[in-house]
Amino acid sequence: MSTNLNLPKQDLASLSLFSNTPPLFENPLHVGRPNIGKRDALLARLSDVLDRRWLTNDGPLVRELESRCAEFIGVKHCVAVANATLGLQIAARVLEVKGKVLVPAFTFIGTVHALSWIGLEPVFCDVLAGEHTLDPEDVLRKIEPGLAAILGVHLWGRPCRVETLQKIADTHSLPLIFDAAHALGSSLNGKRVGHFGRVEVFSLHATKIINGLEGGLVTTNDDLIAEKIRLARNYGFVGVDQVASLGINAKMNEFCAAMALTNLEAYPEFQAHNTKIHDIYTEGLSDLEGILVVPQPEEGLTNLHYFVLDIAEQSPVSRDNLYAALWAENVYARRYFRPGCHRSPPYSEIGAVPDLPVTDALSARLLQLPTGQQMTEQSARDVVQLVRLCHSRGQELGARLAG
Ligand code: T4K
Repeated sequence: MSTNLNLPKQDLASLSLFSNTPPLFENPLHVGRPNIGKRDALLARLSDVLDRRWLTNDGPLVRELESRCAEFIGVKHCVAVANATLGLQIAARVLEVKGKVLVPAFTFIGTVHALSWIGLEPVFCDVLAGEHTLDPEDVLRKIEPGLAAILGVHLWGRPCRVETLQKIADTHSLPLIFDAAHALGSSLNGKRVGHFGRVEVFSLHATKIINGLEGGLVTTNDDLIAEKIRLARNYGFVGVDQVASLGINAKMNEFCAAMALTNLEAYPEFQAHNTKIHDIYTEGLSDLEGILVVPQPEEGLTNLHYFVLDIAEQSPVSRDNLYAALWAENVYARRYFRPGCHRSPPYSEIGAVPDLPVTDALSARLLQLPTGQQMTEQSARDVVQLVRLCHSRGQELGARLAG
């Protein structure tokens, strides 16, 4: 692909990093800029909530969201919660997980904090170099007495090696839980994420493909577990003034459910739009030396909410220099998730930091570009040209930044 002559930035000197020229994008482009469905539908739902004066505690919109998400995923039970962090904690509690949990170090810190906050001890595993999800061989190496569960993360919406992990979990009688925060709409061998393991937990945070402002969904095909999750979400109440078990407040409110329902209805448009943006990025960036467009999984489909570049040492432009140049142009690319959780406090301060070469390499190399509704096809093309400019002058860019 040749350089776009329409791009106002044609050389390094015109980059905002090195001059007073305004950034290429007046409005910043974010990784995680919220998608918003039909405004009229949302406002009508919010107005109904006000008329009903039923604001939270298992309201009608929460119930509707649960049944529509269960249908969308094709799973028996879906319980809405206030956020995925609480969803993960409830999942661990109802499965009676106590002690050590195998977890990938390459994930959002919230995955691990959720466990530690309720007294569980993360045991960090490495991830697969090409897939970025839990490495089953490292899981096997780290099985030890006192281990209580395995938690996989469908990072970037890419399904984990579910079958292999399930076999390991069964062999060692361990519950398998999935953090599916990124994966609503993703599928594996034609089956939507949400069925796998004992329990899966999705995030409906503002930055996710379908958002409920804040929110989460806990899914399972097990009737008893679903019932326990429902109880735990609302202090263990089984009736008026009647408590049956330990619980917490993890309820979703009606405004969040209104937002999530409105966005769920727009999922096909969100995904189609992400596909267009991915295609533009992929076509424009696939031929760059040392830069790999992380491909879609072989046996599955993601919701395409994350677009990930893997920038190797051979690339003329380093990941961090490209990041700096993009930020100066208001392209707020991200370096998720660095450092690996094992190198972040408080975990790095407890004992020896484990040797996790793939996690360390990925956290030094990956870069996510903005996707979602905020992106026009033209803005995606301009981001491509900007990356290409930085790549073609990578050494000079590095020298200028160093000097
Ligand atoms: N497991 C995994 C694997 C996760 O990734 C997450 C959350 C969880 C568990 C926990 O789920 P929840 O308990 O939150 O349901 C963001 C999100 O805050 C976090 O929820 C998310 N993962 C993570 C991947 O991304 P940060 O620290 O990057 O957030 P922040 O504030 O930098 O926002 C990202 C970008 O989005 C910014 O550039 C600004 C933009 N933005 C953000 C918000 C909230 C907007 O434009 N509008 C907004 O309203 O963590």
